[in-house]
Amino acid sequence: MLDPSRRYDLIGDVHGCAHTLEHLLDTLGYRRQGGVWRHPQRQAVFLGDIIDRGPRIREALHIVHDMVEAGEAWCIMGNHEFNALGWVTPALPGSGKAHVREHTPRHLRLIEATLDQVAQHPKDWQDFLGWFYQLPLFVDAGRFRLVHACWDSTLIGPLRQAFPDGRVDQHFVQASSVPNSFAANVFDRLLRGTDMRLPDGMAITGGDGLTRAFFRTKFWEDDPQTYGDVVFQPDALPDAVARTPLSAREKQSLLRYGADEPLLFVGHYWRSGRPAPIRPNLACLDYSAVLYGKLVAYRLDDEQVLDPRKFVWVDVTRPEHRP
Ligand SMILES: [Mn+2]
Repeated sequence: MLDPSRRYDLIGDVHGCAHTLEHLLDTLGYRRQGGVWRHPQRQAVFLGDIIDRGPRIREALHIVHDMVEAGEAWCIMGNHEFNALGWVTPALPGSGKAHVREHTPRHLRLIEATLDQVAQHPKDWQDFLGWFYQLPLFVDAGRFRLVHACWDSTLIGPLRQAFPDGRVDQHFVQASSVPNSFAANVFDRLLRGTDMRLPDGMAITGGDGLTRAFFRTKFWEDDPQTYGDVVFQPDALPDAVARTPLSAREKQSLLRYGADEPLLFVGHYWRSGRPAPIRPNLACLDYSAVLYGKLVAYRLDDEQVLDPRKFVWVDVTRPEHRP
């Protein structure tokens, strides 16, 4: 797996922004040689979510896949790659579903751009789906760790007993069709993060137009007191909710990734503003490239503490036009 003594450029959610990705790789000193982006000294590491939403999904997949196959990059699984696997995988008999990821209008809306763009290239899409099984759910390189959304050692411990390199198989994806199974909990927690139900049956409609009864929470806060202390998403909570105290039970259910644990990199959270560490050992590299934000990288050398000067990004000032 990853060599902790090497130097890596960690890259957040691409979501089909292939031109922006090329711009970022170029900025980082990578050059396309023999059809593959390469750097003379460094390797790229993608934090998942290469597909969905953006205008050049197939191109983005080719860039990342070809780099990984050539030994120039690594890539872990994002919730969108898992969704794609679930979309094509029959659910376990008796689960009451036809597919692991049910073909609802809401789910279709999220995967639609990908299905449209690969429609004329079914062989490519089959190959990419096969490749998604090669993407680990987590990487523990000792000095640093990678996961798409949330490092939960209570799940990663048993998961690595079954899948030491973090790569799961079709049985495990199928097993996740049963709610609250170990497999379902692993995918939910590692690829989607922690969340909390809004009080009193409340729901909020996010910037992406989807309505949710849950909000995404931090998994590292040491002593949070209110909902506002733990919210971690672009859509603000209503003031009254933000001021609501957390119950003892809610506090106990929160995860705490310790300040003394190895460096941890995640994507997933649609951050905005100037890229910076969340804490000295924790960085999120998803700055909503596909929503006119930034495609962000962190240049990791041998530091023990994250350096705010080592974030590199490309601003997306206008949408990539569909080809
Ligand atoms: Mn994402």
